[in-house]
Amino acid sequence: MKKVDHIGIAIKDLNNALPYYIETLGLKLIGIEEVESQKVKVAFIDAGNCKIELLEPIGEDCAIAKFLEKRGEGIHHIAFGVSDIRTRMKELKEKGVQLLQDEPKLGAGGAQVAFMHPKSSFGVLYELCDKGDKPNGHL
Ligand code: CMX
Repeated sequence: MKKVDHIGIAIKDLNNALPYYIETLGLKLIGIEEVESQKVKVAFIDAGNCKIELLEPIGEDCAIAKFLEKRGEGIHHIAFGVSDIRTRMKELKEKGVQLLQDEPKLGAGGAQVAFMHPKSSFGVLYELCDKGDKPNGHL
């Protein structure tokens, strides 16, 4: 793993939460996009050495909607920046980590992403995030 790239936070309504991050906390909005593959609308916020990803569900049949229903708003996942995601996935699998998919998926900003099941990561949903030749930005 290279470093923590971002921390994902599940929220019900982006428009409601953004003023808190931008105006109250004084952080900078990097950009907003919809990620079809994950059925989420995300806002990336620059938090210095790490980003914050606010995740609002699109529809009811998706991971974030289910999380909000079960646990309410709050920290959803931690994403490690990696290079060569397929090799990282293979190594983790060999070490007994349960990955949630066999192949990387397309995530925000065109990154390749994969998730580890929280049950095999001591209760934390970890993401691997490979931005290829765009290491300095999501959007
Ligand atoms: N962090 C920690 N634990 C979590 C969790 C999370 N984010 N989400 C679910 N869990 C826990 C559940 O509470 C449950 O625990 P208990 O059995 O003790 O109640 C356990 O994991 C398994 O839950 P489940 O009901 O079997 O599975 P879910 O249907 O809730 O799915 C998960 C959980 C992680 C497999 C699913 O959310 C998933 O596939 N996530 C990967 C994709 C994703 O999260 N996409 C959204 C982010 C997109 C982005 O960043 O762009």
